[in-house]
Amino acid sequence: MVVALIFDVDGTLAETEEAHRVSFNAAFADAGLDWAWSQSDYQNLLRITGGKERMLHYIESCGAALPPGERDNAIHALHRRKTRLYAARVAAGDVPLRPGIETLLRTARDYGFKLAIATTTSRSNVDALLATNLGQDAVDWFSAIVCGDMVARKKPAPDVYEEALRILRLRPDETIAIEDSWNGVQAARSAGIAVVATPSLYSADDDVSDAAAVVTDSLCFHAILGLARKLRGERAGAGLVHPDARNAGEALKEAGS
Ligand code: XBP
Ligand code: MG
Repeated sequence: MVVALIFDVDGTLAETEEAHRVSFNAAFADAGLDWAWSQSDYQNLLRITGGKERMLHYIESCGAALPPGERDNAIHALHRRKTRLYAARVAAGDVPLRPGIETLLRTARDYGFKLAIATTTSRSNVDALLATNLGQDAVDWFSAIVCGDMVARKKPAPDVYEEALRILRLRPDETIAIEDSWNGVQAARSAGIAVVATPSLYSADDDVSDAAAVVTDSLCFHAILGLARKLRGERAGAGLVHPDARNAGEALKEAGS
């Protein structure tokens, strides 16, 4: 029986990646570096999850000028600066939630589902996104918030999902993950959790075929709730009318059986 929804953040709750990209570039410029990530550069770089890991990959693959002995410190300093710049953008209201997400979160709570977060990004970024878009108390809506730096391995490893399950004291089949990318879908599946994929701007070309269902429009967020209720053994609500919802419901039932 499904009792909790576990959400990814970047690309799923909000289209955050453009704000991350611009903040990386601003941090590079502030540090006097001539690195500049275009949107197409960034699409490729997103294969590496985690901002620090992404910068290290860039340095190693592009021969960017940083003496090996200074890399760790430089990467940490750049990431701290980037995180401050990103949080300021979020706090200024530049990063709204994706359409349908607020309704999904509020309605899921009304129906008694637990909510959780399993994300690669830093906790301060999650707090800024929730507080700015949903109010200061929204962080308390989530029974578990697991971030990349709290676990050994970032997505596509299952660590953030396994840690969320541990905190929630739930089995994988008692939860559904909502993810936007290949890395995220793999992470949840490796933890044994059925996934609803909702591709984002930067992950539109990702292979999410390991997801039980793919929803592509905001109406379908209501569907996620309807099918979660179905899986909980309740009669489907009136909200479960979208054709994709029925397909998603069947797919998730199969994934859970
Ligand atoms: C998102 C990420 C993150 C953000 C930046 O992955 O990979 O790295 O781009 O986050 P997912 P930080 O949505 O699969 O969790 O710079 O804070 O690491
Ligand atoms: Mg994501």
